[in-house]
This record gives sequence, C-alpha cells and structure tokens, in this order.
Amino acid sequence: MSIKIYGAMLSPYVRKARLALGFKGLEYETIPVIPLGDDQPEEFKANSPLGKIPLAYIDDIWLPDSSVILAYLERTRPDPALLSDDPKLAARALWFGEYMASKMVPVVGGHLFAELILAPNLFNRESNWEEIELAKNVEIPEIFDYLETQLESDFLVGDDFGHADLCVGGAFLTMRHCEVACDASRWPKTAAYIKRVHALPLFEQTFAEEMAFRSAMVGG
Ligand SMILES: N[C@@H](CCC(=O)N[C@@H](CS)C(=O)NCC(=O)O)C(=O)O
Repeated sequence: MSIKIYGAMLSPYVRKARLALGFKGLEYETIPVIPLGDDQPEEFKANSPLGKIPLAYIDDIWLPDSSVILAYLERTRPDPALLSDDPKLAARALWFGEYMASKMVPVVGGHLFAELILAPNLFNRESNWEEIELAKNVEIPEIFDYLETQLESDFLVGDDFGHADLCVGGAFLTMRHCEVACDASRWPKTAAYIKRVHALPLFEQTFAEEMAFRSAMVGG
C-alpha cells in the first residue's frame, strides 16, 4: 500500500515529513487533517494518540511524529541518506532537528505565521501584533545570531545537504510565507544559507505547493 501522510500542508512538521519523502524520491498521498476540532478521519483519531500532525502510514504501520517518521525512513530507505554514518555528525544533525522544534517552530510558526497568516484567514480573529513584533525584532534575530556561529560550510553539518538543513531550512519556509527576510549585512552566512537551501528544487517545489494551497484554502 502507498505511503500516506495525514496533516495540514502548512504545518512545519508535516512539511518536514514531506521534505524527507521528497528527498528520498518516495511517492505518497496526503490526507488533509486539521488537528483542531473533532472531525478528523477515524484512522487518524485511532492512531495519533497525541492528536498531532503529521501521522504517517508506511509499510502497514502507523507512525505519529515527524521525527519518528524520519528515523523510520532513514532506516528503511537509507539511500539517499539524510544522516551521516559518522555518529558525531549524525548527532549534530539531530541537534538541529531539536533546535527547529524547540526554538524555531514556536517563533516562526507560533508567533509569526500563526498570528500574521492564520489568525485573520483561518482563526477569524485579529492578529496579535505584540507577538509578531517580538518574533521579528527579538526572537528571529536570536535564531540568526545562533546560526551565524554554526555555519562553517554551505550546509549546517558536513559538506552536504542533510537532516539538519531539511529541518532548519524547512522552518525557514514558514518565515518565507510571512515575507520576513534575513538581513545579509548583519548575518551574511545565514542569509546566504537560507537562499541556498530554498533554491534547491525540493524546497522550491514544496514552497510552490504550499503557496498554491494558501491561495486556494486560506485566501493568500
Ligand atoms: N513532535 C511532533 C510535533 C507535531 C505538532 O506539534 N504538530 C502541530 C501542528 S504544527 C499539532 O498537531 N498541533 C496540535 C496539537 O498540539 O494538539 C512532530 O514532530 O511531529
């Protein structure tokens, strides 16, 4: 049976799973699920105990959680690899996945995207501009400051695109939806890095699909 991903197109965690599937050249079907309310498909309710997206159905097993999905894909479809065979490089890449979840998503997803795009278009309420300004002026610069100290080559870990770039670059697509850019005069390595990752065909295609979804469903 084909791979299924349950979730909402604009979720950074669903995007993470979709990017990994795309990177590995795997076909999949997306089943739209909004984790609010009560009208999710029965199989989602039965197999996502935390009620979060994404949920995947792969090889006849249910996998909740984007990190679990990526770990399973890496073991069952190792080529092309997202993680290095070198345990130290792999651990560093996994750290950036954690950084994406603990720092980047709450800021670019929770404070910026949710308030700027989702509040007026989906939640039918006014944006909280304090949160947007906090994200733009304080929290996102903190992320840029940190990444500027971490970038030693074209990609975050080693010389090649991998797990870390998928997670961090994916979260930055949320920022791109909000048309917030990285100032190259202040963070030259980070600005160039974001440009480089987002120019990859996988990211271009993913962003284009998300924009098409936004136009159709959220009204831009
Ligand atoms: N650790 C989870 C986090 C997933 C997550 O928090 N997804 C959000 C949407 S972006 C969600 O489902 N929120 C609904 C909820 O928390 O009830 C993963 O990596 O998949």
